[in-house]
Amino acid sequence: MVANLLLCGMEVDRVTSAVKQLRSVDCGALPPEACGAHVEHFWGHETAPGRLVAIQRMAQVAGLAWLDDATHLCLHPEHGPWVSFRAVVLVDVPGPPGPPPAMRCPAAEGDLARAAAAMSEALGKMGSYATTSREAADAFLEARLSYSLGSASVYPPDMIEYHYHNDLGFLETAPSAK
Ligand code: B12
Repeated sequence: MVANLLLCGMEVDRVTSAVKQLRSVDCGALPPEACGAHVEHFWGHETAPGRLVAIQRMAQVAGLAWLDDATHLCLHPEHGPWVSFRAVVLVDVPGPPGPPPAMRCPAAEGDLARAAAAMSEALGKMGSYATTSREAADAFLEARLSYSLGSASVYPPDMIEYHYHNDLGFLETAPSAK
């Protein structure tokens, strides 16, 4: 059996060093019997056969965020849809007993209905991903913005430009670029 850790919004360097720590003999983050266990990690952006993980479904099973099937976005109780999932770390030890924690939808009915309508409009505007127009990208953004849940965590404008309009200028502000 395997216990998993879901890493949310962490920088790549921090994920790598957390994995290193888990792999070390003196791994303070795990119970002693887990030290030396096989540890493997999968990045959220990996899509090659055998490497893709359904990270949103893992987030729901782990009790971290609820998956809204209408918008294909996970909703965090505090940050709403404004969360991203960096990596999953698998540690080959017995998991906790019993079923996974039940995750309840943290958003209000009105939020869900508004976001579902906005998403259906966005899907109507979507061509193939490679040819997605600015208009279609803005429609996807509108769907995410439709939730009032997590409105204080909306990404800053440069990060929105990066995620939705592929403006790579945002990367120059990242700590590793300095
Ligand atoms: C491939 C992919 C896409 C494809 C989806 C095409 C498809 N048919 O699956 C495309 C390129 C269109 C896409 C777009 C976006 N994505 Co995307 N994507 C992924 C990725 C890498 C894999 C999804 C997957 O295949 N899962 C495996 C299958 C088996 O899981 P599933 O539960 O059955 O299906 C889920 C997804 O496939 C998705 N999905 C399925 N069909 C479709 C169709 C469309 C049109 C869309 C948009 C999504 C979608 O939703 C399902 C859950 O409800 C994940 C990361 C990951 N490893 O999970 C990110 C991920 C789902 N994406 C994410 C985001 C944010 C986006 C975007 C908003 C763009 C962006 N750059 O910010 C857009 C628009 C989505 C939206 N709802 O607004 C986030 C979601 C965060 C959250 N809060 O839930 C993830 C988790 C990445 C991350 N690191 O955090 N994405």
